[in-house]
Amino acid sequence: MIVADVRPDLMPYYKEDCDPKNLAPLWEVLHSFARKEPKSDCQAYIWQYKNIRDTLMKSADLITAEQAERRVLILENPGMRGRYRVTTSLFAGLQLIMPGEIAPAHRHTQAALRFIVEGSGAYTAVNGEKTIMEEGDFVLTPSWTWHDHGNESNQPMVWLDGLDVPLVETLDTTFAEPYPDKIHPTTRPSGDSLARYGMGLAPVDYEQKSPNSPIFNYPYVRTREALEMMRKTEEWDLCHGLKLRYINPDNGQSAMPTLGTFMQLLPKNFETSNYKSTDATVFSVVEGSGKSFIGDQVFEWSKRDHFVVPCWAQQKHIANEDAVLFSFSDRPVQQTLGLWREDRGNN
Ligand code: GTQ
Repeated sequence: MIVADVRPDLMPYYKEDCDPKNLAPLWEVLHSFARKEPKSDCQAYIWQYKNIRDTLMKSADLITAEQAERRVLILENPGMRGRYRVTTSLFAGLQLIMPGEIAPAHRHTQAALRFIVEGSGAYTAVNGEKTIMEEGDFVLTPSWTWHDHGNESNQPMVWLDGLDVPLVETLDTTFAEPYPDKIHPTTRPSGDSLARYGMGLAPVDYEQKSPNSPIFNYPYVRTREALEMMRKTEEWDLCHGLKLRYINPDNGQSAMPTLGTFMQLLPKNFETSNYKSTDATVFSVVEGSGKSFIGDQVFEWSKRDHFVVPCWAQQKHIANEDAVLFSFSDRPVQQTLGLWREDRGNN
């Protein structure tokens, strides 16, 4: 319904002439979509692991992974409750899989990332390759790939799921399909994709067929080693400390076209300069502790906590001890469309 604002005297024209014909006057609403700066329902928030772990573990007493299909507690942004999203364009959740459980095979057009938060030894299988996951690993499930998860270890495993669900919904391109069996057959050994594509090598006649990285698991040991090696000589970026982005070795772009993923090291007592960017970002604390000033709020974080920084919110991070932060956002989408912006202050 039209709310007269600019020209209340035109209300009869809006109501009687325009409205019945599904027409609406732009001049009443132009200010709402031609804004000086972005405005978002997304709010800054932190899920401290110590406050939510029990609730997550309790879900395993109430429903099996198979019954649930995916036993996930959604990280719902408090500014967008009931909309199953952590930012306007992205979904995040914590998935729990207990020893002996299987989350059955399916595929969907939404792309997913897994970032391993707790546990060791469970697997994800994507299109015929299994990867055994360890804390800090970043694992890809590209759009429309068959995937199932299983836990053959003797401990629970928890990972962060990041999906482009709201983005795909906006584009009306959601498709999904269950696999006829619980598990999709394995056709290649674990580590196959890393060996073929993750060593600065590729099979000689390899041709890039998809916008997704051919590497399936980016192991934390390697990422951590890269940061530690850089630390010896690299200058600290004033806004980011040492920050790496995960790339698709085929083209240097993000590992998946809709999900940008990053890993950064902040040394003890490092205080980043004020920074903002248009891509609302979800952080997962891998090591260490610290605090973040986001807008006018302060969040204390430590290992396994998750927090979200909204679009264009002023952010500053301080590490109490050496800290490693994983993060993800829709940055590659914004960059492809020429929309991404950042503000580094004077840095
Ligand atoms: O593991 O396939 O958090 O399909 C949400 C939807 C995880 C998954 C989620 C999914 C999955």
